[in-house]
Amino acid sequence: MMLVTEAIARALTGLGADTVFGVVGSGNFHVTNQLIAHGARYVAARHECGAASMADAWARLAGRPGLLSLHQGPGLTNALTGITEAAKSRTPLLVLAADVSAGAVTSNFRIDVAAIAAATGATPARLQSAGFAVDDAVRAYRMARDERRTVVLALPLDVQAGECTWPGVAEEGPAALLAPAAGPAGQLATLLASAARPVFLAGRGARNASARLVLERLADSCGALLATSAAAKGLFRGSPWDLDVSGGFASPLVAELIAAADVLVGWGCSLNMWTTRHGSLVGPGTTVVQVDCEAAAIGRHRPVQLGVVGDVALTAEAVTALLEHEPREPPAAAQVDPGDLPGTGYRSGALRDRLATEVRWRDVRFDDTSDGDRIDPRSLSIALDDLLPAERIVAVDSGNFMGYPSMFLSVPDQDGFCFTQAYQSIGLGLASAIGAAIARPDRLTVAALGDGGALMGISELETAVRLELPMVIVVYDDQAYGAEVHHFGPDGYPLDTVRFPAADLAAIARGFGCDAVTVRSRTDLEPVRTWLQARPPRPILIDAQVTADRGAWWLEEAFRGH
Ligand SMILES: Cc1ncc(C[n+]2csc(CCOP(=O)(O)OP(=O)(O)O)c2C)c(N)n1
Repeated sequence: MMLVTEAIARALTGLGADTVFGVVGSGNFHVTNQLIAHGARYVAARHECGAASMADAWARLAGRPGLLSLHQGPGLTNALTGITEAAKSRTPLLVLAADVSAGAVTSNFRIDVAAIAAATGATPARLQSAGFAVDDAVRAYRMARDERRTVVLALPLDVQAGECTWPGVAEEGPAALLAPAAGPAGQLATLLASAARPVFLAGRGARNASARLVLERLADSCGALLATSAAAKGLFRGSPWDLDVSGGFASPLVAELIAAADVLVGWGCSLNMWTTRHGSLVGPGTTVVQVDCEAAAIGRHRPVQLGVVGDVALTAEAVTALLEHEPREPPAAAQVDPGDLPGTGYRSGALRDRLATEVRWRDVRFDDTSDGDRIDPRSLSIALDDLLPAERIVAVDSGNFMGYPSMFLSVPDQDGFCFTQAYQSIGLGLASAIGAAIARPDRLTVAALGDGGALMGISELETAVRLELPMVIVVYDDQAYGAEVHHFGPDGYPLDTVRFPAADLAAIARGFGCDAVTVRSRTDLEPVRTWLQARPPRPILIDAQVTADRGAWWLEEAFRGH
């Protein structure tokens, strides 16, 4: 016989779970220690919401389920915002949520765990009894992994304290991927074969290197341009046909090209209001196609003319094979531009040259509002883009500032961007960045925060210092909830509730043990250059005093969705 906590830890680590984030109380003390005893790394956060965001970001970058260990009652409720973000993002995450014993009806810690989990969009699960605890835990882990779900597994204290015999965990091959049906795949091939201006829009469901390869090959064979949703930013980096992000963050040329597409194919992409800029990036005559492994996702955010249910890579491979048997009509001689590449849809030599100089926001002219006392957030971001090593991960919090790092800091690939914005919560960015830094110590992690979000999640600075993470934390500090200021200010509303006196974030960060610098102009960034050369084992916080004369235009987009 063995303790249930030991059996669960053995089963989960045996399935590959090796990193667990959490805050330990009496209810999850033993199970966490058992996970450690079975070889898992435990990362103690300072707030359960921070632990949840760390586990979420870690899982996104590690590509396998994160574990989150929570005390019963307030341990779970404190974590709810981070869990909701993970659930909405379809992050594979297993939450080990201690719960009161079945008979403890008057316990202060009693809450309806299953109802709370379901209310966030997570999937509830429970250890039903000591005898079946391993089965329940294994099923929950596999559901998180194979169905990309955030699963909240309630661990009642009486079941945890029970004993069981080790039942063993049956080996299982990887979950089968869904191949597309021949009909819709053929229709897509036919559409692409005659498309004059095809654009691919890859989303979270295509966010991996093997999907990139097959999508690029298919795009090559039909002349498609390659864009992503914000969640998959970086996927096509290095391709001359990369348009970067579609939607509110798209640069003017990119918006123009996407809106002029005659066939727009969403690959593992929900085609939501952000990615389509409230539909304005879908031209009136554009044929919209959506490929997704879940039938329920097709057409959920907007009508599509063709839905293909299937795994992204398998579908792209199948369509490529069909296209190779269905050669494109050669363009009529009169239509051929001397710069055109042969038989290639949207692509031409002239367009390739334009993409090289007009896709990036930093190449779009703007009037610099820096005045020596405060720095324009665009100039700050461009200066950081020049200063920071290319091998980076940019993790972004929510707020008016969020477009600056998202669009002005380039990233090396799809793992270079950690965008925890499915719930649009402020305050998750720092913890997300810590989870990313733990998953990818080979890269420099850059947390980009507003001063509001930074102060909301600030307790995790202690975690970053304790873990000796050499990360860059840049705060776009406008001493306000800028999003609200710019939303309500123009209509003359009082703004006292959303403005704050200056807080010396550099001094606060030094108090936690970080390096820190206050930046009012580009030259103030020199200490960051020195820090990057030395890379000491602690974070550096850049408190950038940014100009905030007007709201960012993507913020106006955001409020249209409210
Ligand atoms: C948890 C949470 N509380 C409140 C909001 C509403 N909200 C959205 S943006 C914002 C202001 C954020 O301020 P800051 O982090 O300083 O960034 P800024 O907008 O100034 O760039 C607020 C309060 C939210 N999205 N999430």
